[in-house]
Amino acid sequence: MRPKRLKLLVIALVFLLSGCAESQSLYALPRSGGAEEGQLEILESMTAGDAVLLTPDDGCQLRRTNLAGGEREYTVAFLGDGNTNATLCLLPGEGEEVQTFSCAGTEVSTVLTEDLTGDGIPELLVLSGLPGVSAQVLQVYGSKEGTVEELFSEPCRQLELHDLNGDGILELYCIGDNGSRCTVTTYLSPDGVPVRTDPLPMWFSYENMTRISTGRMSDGTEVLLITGILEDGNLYTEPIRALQNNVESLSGAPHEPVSGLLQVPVRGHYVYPQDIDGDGDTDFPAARELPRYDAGSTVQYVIDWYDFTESGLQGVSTVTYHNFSGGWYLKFPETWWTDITIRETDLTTTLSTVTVYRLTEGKAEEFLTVYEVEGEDRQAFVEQEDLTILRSDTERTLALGLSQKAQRLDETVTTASIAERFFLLGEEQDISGNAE
Ligand SMILES: [Ca+2]
Ligand SMILES: [Ca+2]
Ligand SMILES: [Ca+2]
Repeated sequence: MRPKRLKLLVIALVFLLSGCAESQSLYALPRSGGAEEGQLEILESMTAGDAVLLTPDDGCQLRRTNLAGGEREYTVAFLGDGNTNATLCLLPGEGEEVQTFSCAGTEVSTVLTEDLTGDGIPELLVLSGLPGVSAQVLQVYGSKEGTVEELFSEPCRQLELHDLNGDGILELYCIGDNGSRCTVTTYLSPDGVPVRTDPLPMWFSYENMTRISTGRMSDGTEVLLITGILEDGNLYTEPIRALQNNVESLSGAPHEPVSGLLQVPVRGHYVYPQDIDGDGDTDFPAARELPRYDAGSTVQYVIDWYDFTESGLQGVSTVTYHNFSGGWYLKFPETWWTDITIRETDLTTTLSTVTVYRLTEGKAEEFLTVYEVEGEDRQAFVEQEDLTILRSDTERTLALGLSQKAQRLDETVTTASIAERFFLLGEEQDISGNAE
C-alpha cells in the first residue's frame, strides 16, 4: 500500500471510527519506547473488521526494534481475529510502507528480539500456535539486503537461546517432538547465516521431558542438559554440546543411554544435575542403594554425584543423603562414602530421626542422628537430649546429636563440621522434584 493512499485511508477510518471511543482501549503503549506519531492510527486502520491487536504472553503489544540495522526502527505489532492466522505488522518510519507477514498460528505466545547471526542487528523471533495446542511454530525474521524477510521457520514447543560454543553468537535450540521422541533442532550461524542441524532425538518423549537447563562439564565445555523420564520410570539426562557448526549429544547415542546417567527415583523423588560441590562444574546424580540396617528396615539410598566429561562419567565428587520428607540433605565427608548404613525411625507423631551408622565388620555402630521435632516442647527436648539446632522455624526444629562413639569412629567429625554439611532442599539452588 502506498503511503499516500494509506494516509487517506487512515484519515477516512479515523473519521469513521471517531464515534467509537472504546476502540482506543485496544491499544496500550509499548513497554519501552513509543510508537511513532501516527503509527497507532495506522494500526487502528488495519484492525478494521474483527481483528484486534494481539498481546503475546510477555504482555507487550508493541515493541520497537531496529530489524534492518542502522538507525531505522520498526514498531512490531500483531493483529488477529482468533480464527485466522495472526498477522505480523512491521511499521517503519514515516512515509514507508507497512510490511505484513502471516503467522503460523492464530495466537502469538512469545516474541523475542535477539541477534542470531552475530552482525549486531536483532532478529525477530515469533512463536505462534493454536489455542490449547502445545505444538507451536517458530518464525524468525531478519534483514536481507536492507529489507526484512522471514529467514526460516521451525516447529517448536519450547525454545532456548544460549551461546554454548562460545563464539559470541546465540544458538537457537528448538525443543520439539518427532511423534515418539523429544527432539532438539539447533540453528547456528558460523558464517552469519543460520544453519539448521538435524533434529537430535532424545531417549524420552516430549511429554516425559521434565527439565531443560545448562551446565558445564569438568573440562569446561558448556552443555545443554535435557532431562526426561524413560519408559521404565528412571530419569535420564541428555548432555548436548555445540560445536562451531554442529551439535552433538554426549549420551552415547546411537547406543543405549549411558548407564551412569540413568537415575533411579528415590522414594518418588528425582534429583537433577547441579553443581553440588560448588566448583563451577555440573555434577550428575545417581542413586546408590545402601546395605539395610536390619531385615525390617526400609532400603535407604545415598546419591553419588559424578563429574562428567566427553569421555563419559568420571569419578564421584560428592556423596549426599537426601531426606525428601524432611526437606533436607547432608553432604558426607569422604570417610563415609562407603561402609555406612542409614535408618529412619518415626518415634512419635512429632518426633522422627535419621541415624547414620558406620559398618565395621558387619556391625552397625551409631554415628550421628538428625532429629526432626515438632510441637510445643521442642526446645525442652533439644536441651534435654543435648542436641545442636541445625534449623528451626515456627513449625519444627531440626537438630543434630553426635553419638559418643562418633569421635572415635571419625576424629574429623564435630558438631560444627556436620552443621556445615547440612542443607535444606531449596537452599543453594538445589533442584529436586517429585516423580509422578
Ligand atoms: Ca542479526
Ligand atoms: Ca554460539
Ligand atoms: Ca561441581
